[in-house]
Amino acid sequence: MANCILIGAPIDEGQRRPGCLMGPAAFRVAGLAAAIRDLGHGVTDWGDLALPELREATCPNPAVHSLAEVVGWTEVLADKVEDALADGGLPVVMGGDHSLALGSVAGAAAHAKREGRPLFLLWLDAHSDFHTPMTTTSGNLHGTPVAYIAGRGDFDAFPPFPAPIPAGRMCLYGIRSVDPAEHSALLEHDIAITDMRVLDEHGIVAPLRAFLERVEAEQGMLHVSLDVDFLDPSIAPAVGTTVPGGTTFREAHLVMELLHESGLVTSLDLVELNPFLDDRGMTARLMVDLVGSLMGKKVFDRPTRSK
Ligand code: NNH
Ligand code: MN
Ligand code: MN
Ligand code: MN
Repeated sequence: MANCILIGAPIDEGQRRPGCLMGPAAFRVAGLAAAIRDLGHGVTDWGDLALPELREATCPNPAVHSLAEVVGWTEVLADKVEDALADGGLPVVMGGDHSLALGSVAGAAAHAKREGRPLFLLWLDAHSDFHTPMTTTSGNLHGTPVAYIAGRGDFDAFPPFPAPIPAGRMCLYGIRSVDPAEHSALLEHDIAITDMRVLDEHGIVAPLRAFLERVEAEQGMLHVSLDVDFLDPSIAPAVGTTVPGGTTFREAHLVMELLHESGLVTSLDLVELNPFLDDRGMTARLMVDLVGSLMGKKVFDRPTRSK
């Protein structure tokens, strides 16, 4: 049984549409702690993090906004996620927009480095989030964490990433929106993209199993970053950047069920939930239900018979 540590990250600054800062509250209202506890796990809620005092931060790309805030959140989150892992916990970061992964994955990477274990990354998202602060045209830093995690340059204002994750240990899953600058950089870094075309052809199971087998073989730690827009907008409207053609209800649950069966997940982000855009809490509830599947809830529980 896991000891889940809920960490509220009310971060809005990585994009322009206000509302993600209400995410942690919505996850609590939707019953995240109870959903995990009912499955027999321990749950501790560390409350919401606060933005530390800001340092001056500048970026030559004039499009970039809220850099100092995002750097501040990155530092505090890296520290807390590392603490939670050092305590033997499974950190569940409740966002907040996806810029929080700059910090959460940095914390996981710092812990993995100290343990001498490889860290793997499963990025469940419509977007590849592979911009640097220099290549983004929207200026929204929620579009940059994968590049930071991969050790791409141009993150001068940020703390150096503890142990960049090599391309072979990353899996970008559900992708269907990639900007031109990201596209060329992804090819250059040889990062495999499991986009919706691949999932249409091979199904949702096979590519994930192949990745999980690699994590298992290397006894890796596994960070899962779940962006609401991984899901189809028809079932998850509460996100600022909807992209049609996302995963269905059952596909998403199946991903979570396979992750549970693997027993490999060591940290988790829940990001981009914008409760202001939700329809009677349906997206918040779905995200909580998905965490339930990740933590062991089954469609039909078959008792294991001993022979
Ligand atoms: N690629 C776009 C940008 O950088 C969109 C990123 N939006 C996301 N990422 N929601 O998951 O601005
Ligand atoms: Mn600490
Ligand atoms: Mn994202
Ligand atoms: Mn996205």
